[in-house]
Amino acid sequence: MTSKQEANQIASFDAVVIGAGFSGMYMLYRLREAGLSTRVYEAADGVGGTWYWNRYPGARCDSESIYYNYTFSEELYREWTWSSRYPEQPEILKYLNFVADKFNLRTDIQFETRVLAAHYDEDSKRWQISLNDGTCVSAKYFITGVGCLSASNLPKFNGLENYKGDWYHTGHWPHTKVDFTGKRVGIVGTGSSGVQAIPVIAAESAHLTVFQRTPQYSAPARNHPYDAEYIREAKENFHEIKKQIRESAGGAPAEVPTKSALEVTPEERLAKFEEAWEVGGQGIFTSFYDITVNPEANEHAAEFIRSKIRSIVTKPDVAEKLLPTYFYGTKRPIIDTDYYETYNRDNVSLVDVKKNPIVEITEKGIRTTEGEFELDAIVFATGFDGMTGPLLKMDIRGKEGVSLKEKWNGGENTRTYLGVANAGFPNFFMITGPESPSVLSNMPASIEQHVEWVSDCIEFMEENHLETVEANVDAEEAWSKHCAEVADATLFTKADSWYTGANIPGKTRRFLIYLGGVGAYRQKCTEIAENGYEGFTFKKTTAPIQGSIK
Ligand code: NA7
Repeated sequence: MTSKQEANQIASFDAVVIGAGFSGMYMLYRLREAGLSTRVYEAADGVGGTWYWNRYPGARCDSESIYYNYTFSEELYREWTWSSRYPEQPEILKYLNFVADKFNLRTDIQFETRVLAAHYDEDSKRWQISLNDGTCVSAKYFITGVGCLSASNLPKFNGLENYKGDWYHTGHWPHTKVDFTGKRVGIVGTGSSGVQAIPVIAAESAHLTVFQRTPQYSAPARNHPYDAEYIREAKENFHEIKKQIRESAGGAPAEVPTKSALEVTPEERLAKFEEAWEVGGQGIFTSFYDITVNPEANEHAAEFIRSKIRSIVTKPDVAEKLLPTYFYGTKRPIIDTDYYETYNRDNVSLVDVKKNPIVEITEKGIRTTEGEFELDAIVFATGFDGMTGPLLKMDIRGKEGVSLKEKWNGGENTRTYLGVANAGFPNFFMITGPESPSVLSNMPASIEQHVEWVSDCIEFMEENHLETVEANVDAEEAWSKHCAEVADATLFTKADSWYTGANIPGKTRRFLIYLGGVGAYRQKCTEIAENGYEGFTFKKTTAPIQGSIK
């Protein structure tokens, strides 16, 4: 510990957790239950994480709500009632506030406080955590619940500082209503955020210009209110739903595809795609087992969606610009409400910025190589520095003062053990870190698994009077290799997406999501714990204890 840290240290805790979203809130709940003094630091002035920040028009979840919640408490599951299949952001935020109230979580959360640095002190075997108010606290355990998509990406557009209109980023939307009535609005980006916002802003504004770099595959969400009977059944089936969530591949109950898209007749294939399109949601993605692994199977799904775009969009030149060509599903598959239909409105125009790139932001709007577009407001729906971005925003340093940034060597060498731990960083746990199933699963399901595994490990340590736990280098290497092998067998690694880091200029391209499935991953983590935390080394104050039992 430096003398400055010592002078500014105001408190010490058993555990410090960063973030008061789904991860941090449940982590706090579990650690408190285990009797540990815990403090959560949260930059926002309220709970919610992703759902606190992403308040843009049309923001909603793309997992079905009855599965997109905690399942650790049956009482909580029964008390909360979702209004519709894919609820909007305000309802999800209300749910998270409901959870915070129910479990009285706020008393241990310090809001409007950002963690700037966390350094492991080898003498005291504690983490020294520096906050943006200049103070420092210490903790035995340091846990990040910072989410995978919390570091927003605002590309460096020349001239943004000269722009006289208002501009917004979807990931940091104002808390008061932004009124686009009568305005000429431009939106840059057509990922999930852009696709959700475009129909809503188009309906409100005088004119909306969409600046599209990559056309996207999107399927209708077919959102609808839930009826009382459906909700009653879900609540009655709580235990079965919970079991299915935990054992499933994607973290939500779903039919497991057993057929290849190539083994059925063209008519059967089309019928399956049509059925998924009519039901709405992510069904096309899971209609056949080889959509994400076989280019030919993938092309069938891709061409089906292209045919839908051609049939929905009435202006052929606009439809043509909207046709995606990358492997379907290798960027986040999007679900929408009237996205393609919006391009039939007279007040919407589409600009292809791959063909005619944005040159600069001017005082009046956006200039592409095609010309200047005058705009009263610009919305940047340009996404996030995903997976590693939120972690690397802080100065996290493990043994010998080595930072996470140095360890991961600018992304060349990003490796973790199970996406939860890092060799060289004792008593540091990441909730849904790189190389866990995270964003390719129903997030609350993955979060609950991680939080429970971490709190079990901490309880094990406390019961056995262990001082430190650290992932072994060889276990970490083996896990990272396994992750890469699973990913390389799919088409996911081929896309320029935030999954691969390709959306951030200069970021090393790596696919940092474990694709083995939520159920299989859970089983692996459970086995590791049952085998005495295989791949981890624990230390008492004196001699090390090898956790590894083969
Ligand atoms: P995404 O999915 O990363 O989408 C960002 C969009 O912004 C995408 O269309 C990008 O085009 C576009 N973009 C990014 N930089 C630029 C520049 N410099 N010029 C033009 N266009 C650009 O972020 P979202 O917020 O929509 O969604 C993130 C996740 O949140 C989503 O997947 C869900 O899991 C929830 P590109 O495709 O890179 O050509």
